[in-house]
Amino acid sequence: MKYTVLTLFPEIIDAFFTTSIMAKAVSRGIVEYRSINIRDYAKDKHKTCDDAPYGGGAGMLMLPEPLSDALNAAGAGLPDKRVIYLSPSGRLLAQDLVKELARERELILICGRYEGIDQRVIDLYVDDEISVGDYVLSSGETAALTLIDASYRLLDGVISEESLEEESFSDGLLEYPQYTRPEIYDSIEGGMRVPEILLSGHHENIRRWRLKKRVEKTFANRPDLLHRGLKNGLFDDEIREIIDALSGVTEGFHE
Ligand code: 9D3
Repeated sequence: MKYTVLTLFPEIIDAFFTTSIMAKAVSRGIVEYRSINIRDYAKDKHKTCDDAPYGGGAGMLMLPEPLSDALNAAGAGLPDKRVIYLSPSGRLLAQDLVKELARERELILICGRYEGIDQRVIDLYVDDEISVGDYVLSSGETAALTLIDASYRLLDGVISEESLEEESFSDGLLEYPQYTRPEIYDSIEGGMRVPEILLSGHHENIRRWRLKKRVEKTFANRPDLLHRGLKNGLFDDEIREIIDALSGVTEGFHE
């Protein structure tokens, strides 16, 4: 997979590609990376890349010409290159879309600054507008890094088959709580113990305890996942019984 990133701040993106697991994926040839500084395509001696919006309104927009010249330099429009604009008005990034993107040959990512980009550049070049969540970022760079991070780890050879396999078993519940040594963590008066059941060696009890914790956690943090799982018949009798016991105290959960 090749990632070509168009940005006014390539240092932000470069840092990710030269660090840790990603640096290894690049050196093994699994990932290729090119950053393009949009400012290199500015037309005037001040290297201007923004101007006020027609029709009025707060803030500035990125000028279309430096951006389209940068897109042309990236080969936007050639086959096997998918152009993505990271935008708060895009469709939401979720794992299904990440999987689809990870199957592409090259992603050309546009990171917006200011209030965004000229609609004509979107109309002419952009295949997908993607948002990473319902909150406001200051610019598109961290969103691009989120998309890159989520997708490159699915490429063959980046992380162990084992870890990916575990992920594919993901069954609509959040994770159970995890503990490592020491058995008594001395951070407070009296210490904090690891739950006794995990030291018992009783595998069936541990399995049931973990499942119950997962359902409780999902109920508290992501009730939408429980509703979806129930609707789609994802849960077996054991899970449904735990949910029933919990939602017995929460009127209206099963509606
Ligand atoms: C005044 C209206 N704002 C739109 C909600 C303007 C605006 C806010 C934030 C314009 C640009 C930005 C910068 N954000 C991104 O570039 C961005 C983003 C985000 O803010 N949230 C979630 N996903 C993304 S992807 C790119």
